Amino acid sequence: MANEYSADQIQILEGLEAVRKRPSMYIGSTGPTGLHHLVYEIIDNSIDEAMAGFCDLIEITLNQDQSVTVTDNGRGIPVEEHPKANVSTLEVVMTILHAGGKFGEGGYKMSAGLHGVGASVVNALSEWLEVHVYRNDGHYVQRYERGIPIEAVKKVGSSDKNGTVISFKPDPVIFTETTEFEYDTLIYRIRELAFLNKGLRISFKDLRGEEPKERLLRYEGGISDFVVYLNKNRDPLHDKIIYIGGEKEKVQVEAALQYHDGYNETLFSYANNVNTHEGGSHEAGFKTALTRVVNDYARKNGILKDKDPNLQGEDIREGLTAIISIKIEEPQFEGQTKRKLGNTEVKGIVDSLIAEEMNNFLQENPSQAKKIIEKSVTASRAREAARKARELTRRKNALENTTLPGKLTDCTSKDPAECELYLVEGNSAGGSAKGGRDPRIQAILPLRGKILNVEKARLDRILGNEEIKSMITAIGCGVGSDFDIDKARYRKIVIMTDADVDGAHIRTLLLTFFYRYMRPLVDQGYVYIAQPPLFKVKLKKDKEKGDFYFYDEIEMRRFIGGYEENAYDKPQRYKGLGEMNPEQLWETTMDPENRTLQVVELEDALAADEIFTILMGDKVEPRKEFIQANALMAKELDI
Ligand code: 0RA
Repeated sequence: MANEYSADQIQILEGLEAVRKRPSMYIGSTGPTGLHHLVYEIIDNSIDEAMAGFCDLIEITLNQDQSVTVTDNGRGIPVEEHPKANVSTLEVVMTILHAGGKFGEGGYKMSAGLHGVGASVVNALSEWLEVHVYRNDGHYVQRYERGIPIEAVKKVGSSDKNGTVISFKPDPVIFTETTEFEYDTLIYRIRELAFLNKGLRISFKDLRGEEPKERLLRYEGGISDFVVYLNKNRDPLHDKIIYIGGEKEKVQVEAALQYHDGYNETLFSYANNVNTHEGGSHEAGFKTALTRVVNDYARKNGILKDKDPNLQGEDIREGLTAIISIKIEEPQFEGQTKRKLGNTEVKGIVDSLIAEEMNNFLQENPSQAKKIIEKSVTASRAREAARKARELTRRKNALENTTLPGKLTDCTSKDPAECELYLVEGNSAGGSAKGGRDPRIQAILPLRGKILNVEKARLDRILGNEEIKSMITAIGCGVGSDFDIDKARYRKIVIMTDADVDGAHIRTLLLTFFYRYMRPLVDQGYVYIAQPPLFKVKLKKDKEKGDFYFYDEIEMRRFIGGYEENAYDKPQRYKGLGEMNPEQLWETTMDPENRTLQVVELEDALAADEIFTILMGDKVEPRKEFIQANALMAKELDI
C-alpha cells in the first residue's frame, strides 16, 4: 500500500469530494432544511429496517456537543467483508455513494428518504461520524472524519444484542448558517414517522438544555391515530375513524378518514413515508374512488334525485381529514419538488381498494353516511353560489374594463420572474411603500384593516371579502381548485406588516389564506415576509454621523453600548411602517440590494395545519394552551 491509493480508495475520495463540493445537490440546501435532512436520512435507514420487520425501537438523541445519535435494534449493518470491495460492508455502506441497500439480500426497502442518498452523504458532510454495530455476538466500531475512515472496522467486544448506533456531528464548514438542530422541527417528522409505522416505538431525547427532554412515541392505531391527532382541535361529524387497509400487486395501501364540521380539506398523502404534497397516482385514486362511491350511494338512497347534478370531489372533501399512505417497492418521485408519486399502476390499485371499503362503510353506517352526504350537498350549494358571485365580478370587471383592483399600484415590468407584489398593512404604510419602491419591478397592494379569518369561513364568503378579492385578482392565478401557479403575475409576494400584535395577526391570516387556498405559492417559495427594522439610532457625533437600523433589541443595545450616552439620540422604536418615510422604507426593507426577506417555508404541512387550526379555529382552549406553551409568540400574536 505504502503511499499509493487503491482504486477503491480513489473512488471513495472522489465521491466524498463531489458531495462536499456541491452539498445542495445531495441534500437540497446547506441551510437549516438541509441540516435536518441529515438526521432524516439516518433515521430512514432504521425505518427501512423496521418496515422489513426486523426492528421495533428507534432512539434519537440530540447530544450536548451538537451531535446526534440514532440507535435501532435491527439486524445491524453487515460488517462481514464485502464480496467485491475487500473491506467490511459497513465501510462500503458508509463511504460509497448510493451503496445503502444494495448489499442486503432482498426485502430491504430502499429510499424511504426523499433524497434517498444514503448514509455516505451524511458521513461526507459530518465533521465526524461513528458507527457501532451489534451483530453475530460481536460489537464493532468504525469512525470517520469528513467521511474518511480513521481505521478499519474493528471488533471491540462481544455482545448478545443486535442493532446499529450512528452518531454524527454536522460539519460547520458545510453548514455555515447553523449546525443547531431544532427540537420542534425534528419532533414533527418523528411523530409523523411514528403515525405512519403503526406500533413502532421511537424515542426522542434532547440532552442539550439544562433539563433533558424525552418523549416516547408509539401509535398502536397508526394513521387512524394520526387523523385523531389532526382533528383534536376540530369537531368531528362521526366518532369512528374510517380505516381502510389492504395490499394488491405488492403495493400496501392504507387510508384513514374522518369528517369534521369545518370547511377545510386536510389530505396528507405518503409514499414510503415521504409526504407527497404534490399528490400523484395514489391521491388521484383515492379522490376518484371517494367521489364515485359517495355519488352512487347518494343516488341509490334518494338523497340525489335524477335531476340533480353529481356532487363534485371538492364538495365531498369539505371538512374531510384524511391520510393516505402507501408502501411500494420502487416509488417514482416526480414534480417540481420531487414530491409527486408517479407510479401509474397505483391509481387503479388504490381506487379499487378504497371504493370497496368505503362503500362497505356507508352501507353499514347509514346515519354517518347521511351526515357526510348532507354536508357535501350543502358544500355543493355554497360552491354554486360562489361560482355565481365570481361570474358576477368577472362580468362587472369586463364592463368597467379594469381587471386589476383599483387599490393596486402595479409595476411596469410584465415579466413575472422579476416582479414583486408587496401586501402592505394600512394606507399610510402603503403610501410610504408607493413612494419608496422601484416602480419597474415592485407593485404595492395596501390591505385595509383585518382580512377575514379563512379558517372559519366557506369559500363563497371568503370570495365576497374585498381585501381577499383584490389580492386574488392582483396575483392572477385564481384560487382553490381553479388555482394555476403559471398565471402568477409576480414571482415574489411579500407580506409587509407592522412589527406589532396587529401586524402579526394580519400576517397569520394571510399565511392561512395562502396555505389553504393558494398552497403551491407557499410550496414553491413565492411567499416572503419583509423584515422592517425595529429600531433606529441616530449618532450625533462627527465622523460616524448618521442613522443606524436594527432588527432586534439585543443588536441595538450592543451597538449603543459602544458609545457614550450623549453620542446618540434616544433610540427610536418603530411602532409601524407608517412611521418610516419612503426613503427609509426603501433603504431598510425594500431595496433588493440591502433588504433581507424571509421566505415562508411550510415544508412541514403537518406542523402548519396544526398551528393554523389552533390559532384560527373555533376552539378557545387549545389556543390558550398553545399560547401558554409558546410564551414568546404570545407577545407577538393577539388572539
Ligand atoms: C443491509 C442488509 C442488512 C441490514 C442492513 C443493511 C441494515 C442497515 C441499517 C442502517 C441503519 N440500521 C440498519 N440496520 C440494518 C441485513 C443483513 C443481514 O442479512 O443480516
